Amino acid sequence: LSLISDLMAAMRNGEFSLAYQPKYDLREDRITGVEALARWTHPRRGFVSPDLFIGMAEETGHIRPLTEWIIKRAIADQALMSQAGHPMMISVNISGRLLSDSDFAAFALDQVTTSGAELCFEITETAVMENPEKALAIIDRFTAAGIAVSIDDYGSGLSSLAYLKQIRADELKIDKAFILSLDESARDALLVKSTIDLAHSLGLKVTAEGVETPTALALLRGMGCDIAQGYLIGRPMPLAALLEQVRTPA
Ligand code: G
Ligand code: G
Ligand code: NA
Ligand code: MN
Repeated sequence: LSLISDLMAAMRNGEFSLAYQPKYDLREDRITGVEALARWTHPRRGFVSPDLFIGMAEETGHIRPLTEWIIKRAIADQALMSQAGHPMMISVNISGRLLSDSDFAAFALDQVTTSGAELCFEITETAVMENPEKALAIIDRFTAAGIAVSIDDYGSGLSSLAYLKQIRADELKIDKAFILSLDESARDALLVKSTIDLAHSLGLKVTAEGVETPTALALLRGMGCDIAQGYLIGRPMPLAALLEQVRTPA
């Protein structure tokens, strides 16, 4: 596909951007962070789905330059958030492919130490389980450098408690599949509640993603969930719109 050869040029031509989705702290009752989500607007094809281009970038070895661009962009945007009076933690999705790439780790550590940025790396439990030894070692390097680590899409893959216990993560992010059905499924509510308790007993904060209804938000609050993310609070949006939302809270 010509889309693949377009990918590197697209980065140079400024066709990529970041959308930021708010993460709402349920104790502080305010937005304290955002998840950065990559967006590609192709000059002829228009919007290209991240599910398509992230997969492509992983298969063609472009995921490292793309993720490095995202990290640099996020660090620059974090400085703008601070200047606007709203410093926020930025979470960046890190592909499993990068968990065995020591060049990537060196880049990330250098960027974070020289900028003093506050980043969180979201790593799926599936990516960790593909090569637990390597993933755990690289996660230790990230956390030692002050990068927070979140276990993303928790509950959607196969993870073992033995590894969960060993990951030096800061956050567990419950997969939206469980949160979307929270209102209707007593079974999912039980699973979510016990996952929150498990995470807390391991010293991890809990983010619920896919919060779309006030009912789900209220249930999560009652369960002691720490952070909520989803369309109810805000869709992924450009930096300017995000700053507008935090300036004028609902
Ligand atoms: O908003 P959403 O449609 O962006 O994201 C679709 C999928 O693409 C999600 O699984 C999301 O994690 C993934 N994704 C979006 N941006 C990035 C990125 O920068 N890196 C990686 N690895 N995945 C991303
Ligand atoms: O894989 P990851 O968890 O990083 O992907 C985040 C994906 O979830 C993005 O595609 C984002 O647009 C989507 N998303 C964020 N909030 C919601 C929500 O409330 N409902 C649904 N259905 N999707 C959401
Ligand atoms: Na994520
Ligand atoms: Mn997720």
